[in-house]
Amino acid sequence: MFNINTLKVYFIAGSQDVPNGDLYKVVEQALIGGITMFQFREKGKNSKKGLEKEVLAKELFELCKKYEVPFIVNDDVDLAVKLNADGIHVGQDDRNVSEFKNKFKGKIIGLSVANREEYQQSDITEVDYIGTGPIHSTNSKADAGEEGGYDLIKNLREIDNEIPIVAIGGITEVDVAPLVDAGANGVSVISAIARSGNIEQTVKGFHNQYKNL
Ligand code: TZP
Ligand code: MG
Repeated sequence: MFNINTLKVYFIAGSQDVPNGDLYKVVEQALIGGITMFQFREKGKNSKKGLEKEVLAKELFELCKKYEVPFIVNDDVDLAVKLNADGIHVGQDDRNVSEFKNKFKGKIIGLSVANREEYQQSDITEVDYIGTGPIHSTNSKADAGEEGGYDLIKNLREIDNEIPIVAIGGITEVDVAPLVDAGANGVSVISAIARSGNIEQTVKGFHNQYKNL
């Protein structure tokens, strides 16, 4: 199920990230543009909860299936299992990877790893990819921490030559080439896509960056 190319233009969003709250439309445009993976990250201020969140997740999962794009759930193991989603992405402070890997056989597992310390304390044996950031400052996550620039990727790539790495945090098209140069396999993006005036074109713009490498 997991393929390294799915990290190339990895769109992450929840209702809280889109200007008018209409996440369905935004994800549809992003899928038409060619995103390679989608993560449902319904979280924080203005996010949906409970049944409303579940209904939206189901709709988005069905939409992603139509485009054959993997649908990943952020944090919420119960929701991911209930929907039989394609995967889950967890942070360092979330439930242990080993806790749900049994429940979730054959699915995609992503883990946030910001730096070498976090890498060292993580069990990455069951992890398909790590998400590393923030590269730049971001308005999409309140507790994202200090921006680390491209060196964040370089530092992790130096100690692990194999693990697929997707960069995150304030990323726009211009970051693709230097991030790949630093050792990233792809980029994950919230606002540059969710708040774009032309989502389809923006996604294509990200893809074009890979063509010139
Ligand atoms: N984790 C680190 S930075 C970030 C997350 C979820 C937010 C990225 O959003 P944006 O809008 O692409 O900066
Ligand atoms: Mg988390």
